[in-house]
Amino acid sequence: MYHQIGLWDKQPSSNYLFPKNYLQKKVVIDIDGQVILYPNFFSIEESDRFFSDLYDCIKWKQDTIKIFGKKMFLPRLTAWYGDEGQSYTYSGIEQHPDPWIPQLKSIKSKVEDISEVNFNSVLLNLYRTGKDSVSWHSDDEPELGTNPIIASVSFGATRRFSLKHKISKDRKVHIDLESGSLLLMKGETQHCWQHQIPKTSKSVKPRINLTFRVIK
Ligand SMILES: O=C(O)CCC(=O)C(=O)O
Ligand SMILES: [Mn+2]
Repeated sequence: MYHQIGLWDKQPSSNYLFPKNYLQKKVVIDIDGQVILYPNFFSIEESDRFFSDLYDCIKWKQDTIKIFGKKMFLPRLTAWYGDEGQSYTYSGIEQHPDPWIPQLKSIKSKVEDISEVNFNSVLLNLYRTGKDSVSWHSDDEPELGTNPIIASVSFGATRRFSLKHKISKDRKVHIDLESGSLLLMKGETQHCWQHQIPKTSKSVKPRINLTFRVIK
């Protein structure tokens, strides 16, 4: 069992020692969707282990997209795992998933416990340096249905994740996603908001992100 605190609950000061298994929870967005952050969902030890296992074992590939007829490399490596028979079009690329590996099953199971959803696929991104990124988009592919729940897990370097409202353009939220964090995006989030991982000129180590999804 986890102990949870909400954003509006009285938070212990930063030098407070959290008991082991104390799950922090922050509501980041609760208008036009819900975005909830669990900054320490996986322990530092688990996160380090998952990072190196996934870095070594995942079949990373360098996909290309066509922009104005020109073939361009995606600025990150990607991989797609999931239940047999699922297929999904992402950035104009038809994805056929590889079968689950034990590490992914174990991450998925922990994420499913808290989100109370059974995910059937995961898209993985490897950001090799600060030059790797994902540009503004919503996870609104038709295969995800309306108001999908997306569970996003990060391991490795901390990178900034930004959200901007599609209509009220000055409404922006920035979150530094640390290793071991879980970010849940629910409700109308994909309909009303876009998100990105911008490039950074800082020298950063690699980062792996997993977005668990339900393909209908
Ligand atoms: O790396 C991240 O935190 C976000 C990745 C993402 O938005 C995606 O793969 O759709
Ligand atoms: Mn996304």
